[in-house]
Amino acid sequence: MQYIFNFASTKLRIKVENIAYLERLGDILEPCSNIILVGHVNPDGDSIGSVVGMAGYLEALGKGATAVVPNRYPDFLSFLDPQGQILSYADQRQEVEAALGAADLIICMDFNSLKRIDALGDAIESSSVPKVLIDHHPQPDGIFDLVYSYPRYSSTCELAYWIIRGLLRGSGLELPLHSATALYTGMMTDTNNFSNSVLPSTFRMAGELMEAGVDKEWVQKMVFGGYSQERMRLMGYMLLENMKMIPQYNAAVMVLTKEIKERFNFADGDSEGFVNLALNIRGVKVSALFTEGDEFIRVSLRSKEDFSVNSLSRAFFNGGGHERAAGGRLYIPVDEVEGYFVESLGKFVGNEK
Ligand SMILES: [Mn+2]
Repeated sequence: MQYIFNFASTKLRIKVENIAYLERLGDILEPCSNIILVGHVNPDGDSIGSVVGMAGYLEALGKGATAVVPNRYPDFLSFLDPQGQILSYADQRQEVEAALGAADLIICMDFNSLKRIDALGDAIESSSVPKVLIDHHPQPDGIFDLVYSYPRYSSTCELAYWIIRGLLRGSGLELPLHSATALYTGMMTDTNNFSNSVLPSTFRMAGELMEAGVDKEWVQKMVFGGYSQERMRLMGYMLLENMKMIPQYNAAVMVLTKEIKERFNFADGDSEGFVNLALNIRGVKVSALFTEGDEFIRVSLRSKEDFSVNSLSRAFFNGGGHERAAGGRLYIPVDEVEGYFVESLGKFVGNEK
């Protein structure tokens, strides 16, 4: 099924696949006044950008919107939430539960399963109000009442932009500038600064948002110019001393242990983007970053060409995601991680043949 939306106001013909139920979202929103927007665990630019973008749209409609995330977002994203209105379930459990109790609609963004949002998932599951999903990860959970799941979009922010734009058409209302900026930011970070999964529609969105007043240089500065000295030194160390090449599988791996974190005074978000670095090396098709935490080892996987890290993660790393960007968890000692990765690649590549 394919729907063409002809945005008459700009004479642009934008193809939004399967957005057959745009009106249904409008209908669902109509009677609601307290809407909860939910982002994912370890929120990134796309997660915060999409909830802030949607919150602005709902406010333009005169509705109450509360954004909640399972745990705090990294500091560099605080420019999208200058008044600190986004609630973290880990730190503000009571406020989140009170907001959920008063909610008449829940919109989940940028994740496909309530398992991805830890304990917050249980709180959401037990709420009886309608639940909407807006996301670009494949294979969403069946618990949602209305699903906008489009894996071919660059980002949830891009998908949300086209949805909001469609809903705003003819309404005389406008998306507030801070929300437009948030959507731009999430699209920019999820595409790794316009390099992955970028479609003509992505550039159209960027162009329209710039015309609407989004200050692209400022966003660039806030996102890429705010690194700490420790983060840069950690990146240098990981590339020089830690990254290992696994040439037989065209792979590279980094293991960020607690010991290394301590040495570089690690703060949340400091390793953002590290997993992409090895893909810049000629011949590397798969890159992995394993990060030791208190309860498990966080797995980040990236790939190029036809290698599916979504399948690799589902088979061996208790996770999944996109074909070329996936996550997961491991519950083994950190010194066994590299061996396990090599072994998994062997089995995976063997099975593919
Ligand atoms: Mn995303």
